[in-house]
Amino acid sequence: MRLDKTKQGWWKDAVFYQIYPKSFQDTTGNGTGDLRGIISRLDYLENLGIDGIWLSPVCRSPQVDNGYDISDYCDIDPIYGTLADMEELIREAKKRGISIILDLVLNHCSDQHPWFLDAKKGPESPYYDYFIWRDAPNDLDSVFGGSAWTYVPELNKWYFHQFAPQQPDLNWENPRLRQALYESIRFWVDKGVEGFRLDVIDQIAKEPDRHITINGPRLDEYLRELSAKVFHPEPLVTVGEAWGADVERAKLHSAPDGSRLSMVFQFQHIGLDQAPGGAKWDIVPLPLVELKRVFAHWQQGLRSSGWNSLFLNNHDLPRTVSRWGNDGQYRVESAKMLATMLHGMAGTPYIYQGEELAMTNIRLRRDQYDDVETHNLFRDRLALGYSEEEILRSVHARGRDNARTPMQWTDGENAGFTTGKPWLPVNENHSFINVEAALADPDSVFYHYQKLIRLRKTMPIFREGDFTLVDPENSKIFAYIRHWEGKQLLVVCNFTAETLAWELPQPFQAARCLIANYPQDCSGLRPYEAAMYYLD
Ligand code: TEU
Repeated sequence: MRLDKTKQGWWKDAVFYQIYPKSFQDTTGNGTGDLRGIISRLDYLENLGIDGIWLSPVCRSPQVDNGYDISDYCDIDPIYGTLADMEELIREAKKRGISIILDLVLNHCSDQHPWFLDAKKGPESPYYDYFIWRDAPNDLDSVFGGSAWTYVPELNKWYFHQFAPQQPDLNWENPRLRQALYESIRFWVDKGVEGFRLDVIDQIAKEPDRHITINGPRLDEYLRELSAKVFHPEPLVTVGEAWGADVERAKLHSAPDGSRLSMVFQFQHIGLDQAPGGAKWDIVPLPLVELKRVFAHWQQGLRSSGWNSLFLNNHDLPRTVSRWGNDGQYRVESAKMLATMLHGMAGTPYIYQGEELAMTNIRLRRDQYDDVETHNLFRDRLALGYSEEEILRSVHARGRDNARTPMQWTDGENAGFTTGKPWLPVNENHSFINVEAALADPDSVFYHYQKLIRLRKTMPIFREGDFTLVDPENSKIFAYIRHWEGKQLLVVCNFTAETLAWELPQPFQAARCLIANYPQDCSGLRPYEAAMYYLD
């Protein structure tokens, strides 16, 4: 079912698919995915049923942070192809009802961007004030470890960077900088791009002297300006990455009048298996009761105003099937369970490449990792006295390269991803986890996602229904009910590898089962069993 994308708010009925282009499909044999590779797989995505692709950055970049360090906002990086390839991708995708959503990295650029190279000449450069310079650093740390300030000896000044030193922060207080960014966004709108994902958008209004990195005082003003000058009145979809968003902020950012963004990615559910006060590397078991509480809070909180994005995976997160499911014996069941849990909710779902195959985490040796964050972690934690094994354990569980291994298309060499040497090792389990096998098996995780996507499109209760937890204190079962115009939808998910006693609550005994990951049998819940029941 194709959506009418000329209507504001079309994205409320959409399902998006994130592509990490470096790892999707190589066509040149250089070991790196490219745009022509994506074009060659559009039929696969159309078959899955998605409405848009969020494409991680493909602009020109030295690739220190895999494209999140942009050196030209209006050109394609040669490793991915050309501007003409991008135009063809937009066109070919559109033919299949698929929009291209670009990843905008507006908080920082690359230290190789001509703006920064010129700024380094000193205060007389017209680009000097595009960046944040100080005579001395303060104690702020960067997200990737180490100080958030780097010294430039020629100027005897320090510049601010919330991420790697090769990613200098842009100074949003400068209206000329903002204007320059808006022009590059228009460039892509004019090319037919139908939306944007805005990288770390809640960090653009930083005020480092006051130790403010997230949710700075001028954030809302900048979002309104962005929307007024570039996004609105086009019916674009815009989703802001906002690690610091609570429900109140998310309502503000995703104002229904279109004056800000369509929605944000919030991360409250993502941090729940992190030790309180620790870093993401310090892991505790997932408290299911908390997970339910957080989802319910967001479902109910954005019901009357604002809009949810629904995701469990992205290119920065470990694979959820390995994290909250079971990537051994119950890989297929638990992947379907997690998908069912998420896709029954109100909001716009995002599927991350390979999630529809239940691709898993990978365990690499230290020297096989690529991610700048992982390398910094080894540097910093070894210095603090951690053993290499301890660090590796954290990286195996949480490292970003878990999500970035090449897409598994076949059981053949390099999983059909490349004929060359892949930039990151291919997971050996491609021998049985791959697209070819998934398409040949009617019970595969792929078809489960395809069905979930179809259900959302045909039944308004998914978009409109309210949300009530069933048995909120149950620490093994995640169940909830959606109500809408006298109709009811029950979603029930067993988060454990045990068989649990459970009975369909009244009045659902008479309900129709819409989707399930086991053959129907209403007594108890089998390991990772999940189902949706509908009563009209
Ligand atoms: O990520 C923002 C961010 O702060 C985290 O996702 C962070 O990278 C991770 O949790 C560290 O553990 C965005 C992009 O999604 C990410 O790929 C980029 O590296 C980062 O911004 C910088 O652009």
